[in-house]
Amino acid sequence: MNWEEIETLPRPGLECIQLIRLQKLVHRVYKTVAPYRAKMDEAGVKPADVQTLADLRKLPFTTKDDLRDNYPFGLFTVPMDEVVRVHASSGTTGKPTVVGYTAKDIEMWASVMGRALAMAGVTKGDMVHNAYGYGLFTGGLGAHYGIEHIGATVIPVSGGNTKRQITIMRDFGSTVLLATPSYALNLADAMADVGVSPEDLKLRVGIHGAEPWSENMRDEVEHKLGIKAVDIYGLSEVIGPGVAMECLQSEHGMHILEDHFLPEIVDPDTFEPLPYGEAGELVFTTLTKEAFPIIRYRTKDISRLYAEPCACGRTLVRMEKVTGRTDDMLIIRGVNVFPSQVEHVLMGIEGVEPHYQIEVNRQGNLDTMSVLVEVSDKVFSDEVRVLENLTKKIQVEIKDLLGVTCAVKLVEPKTIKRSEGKAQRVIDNRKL
Ligand code: DLL
Repeated sequence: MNWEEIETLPRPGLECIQLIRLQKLVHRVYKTVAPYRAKMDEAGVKPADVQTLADLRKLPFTTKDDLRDNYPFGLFTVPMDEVVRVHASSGTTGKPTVVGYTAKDIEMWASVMGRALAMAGVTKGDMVHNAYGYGLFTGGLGAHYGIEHIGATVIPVSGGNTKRQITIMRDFGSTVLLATPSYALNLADAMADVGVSPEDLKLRVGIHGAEPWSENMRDEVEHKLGIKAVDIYGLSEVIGPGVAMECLQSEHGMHILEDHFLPEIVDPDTFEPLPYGEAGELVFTTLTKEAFPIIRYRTKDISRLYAEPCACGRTLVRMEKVTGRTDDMLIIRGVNVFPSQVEHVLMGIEGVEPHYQIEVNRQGNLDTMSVLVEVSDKVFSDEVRVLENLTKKIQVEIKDLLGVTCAVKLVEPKTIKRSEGKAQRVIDNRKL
């Protein structure tokens, strides 16, 4: 079957492929990986118990702790001489998560990444500026192989050296930009500094992911770069970029490459599976990976799944833009706060730039939250009263939406450190 046939299969056909792959995977993992076998034995479940897709829920979850406990290669299912590449992602605490790929895994990744790019209309003939970081991070190399797979030209520029990137985009005629959304904005601002305007570039589409970004931030990126900006999702544990991708027609999230990655949404407190449409923690099982398959991996990302048909004709379910993580949720004086909510407020206010940082401190027993936010040159040079009014407005809107009182500090453009990869939005100084 070609990509198009797979992506438009009626659901029963797709589910049949998923079940056959799942059963094969569970048998293989049970046989080859002692920690998986131990967990399944403890839960009283054997591979033969997986008779339907619904039986997936009988299998134990895998968490980041399982990966750490078996650091670095303990969950690999093949001998190391079959592993042709490793990647790693650094967590906020502790050891990095290490993942491995066989040659066939790399081929499969290139193919799913190629399919993801195709959803954004990227084809042979495109000049793709790949500003995701190359290295242990999966972004750079993962995207790279997908770009080559579909026969487009890759510019493997990686992150950093921002001004030179703009010259390259202009001189090489880049038509597609791959970068984290925060780095895309960083590039857009630097363009203004070096006197290059969107009209000087041939950019048509931007493919942005690896960190949460709001709809308002999408508007900023589209406006400042003069492109259509789409969302791409992925995580190292599952493969890297290319797990899900927004097509150009979707108004409802990203298509999951479901013939390879089986999604579930579970209640973050009870871990019971939730139906389509309900928000919860996203869980993935890889169906075809060889070196490092993963069963029911709890991503900690919050999303929901939609099964409604898409205008593009694909029958693959879609996941809503990731709005936050169960673990980046800040609890400020008992109130749950997601950085994405603060971003939503900020981006809706005129004069505010899409660069901000949230700082949380503890004074005595009390949590305090401050939001540092850049304002445009024009606003910054305004009278004190204008700045005071703007500060007040941000405070009131955050209070209205989140129920939290916070300090707001307006700062000059370019005060907040720019990201060359994933932006650091939160500085939590509390020792919790
Ligand atoms: O960030 C893979 C990737 C690279 C995806 C390039 C897209 C583009 P990790 O470093 O393992 O892998 O981080 C995975 O990043 O669990 C999410 O919390 C977050 N994330 C990734 N894509 C998105 C997105 C790569 N589109 C973690 N929106 C995930 C929101 C995202 N968060």
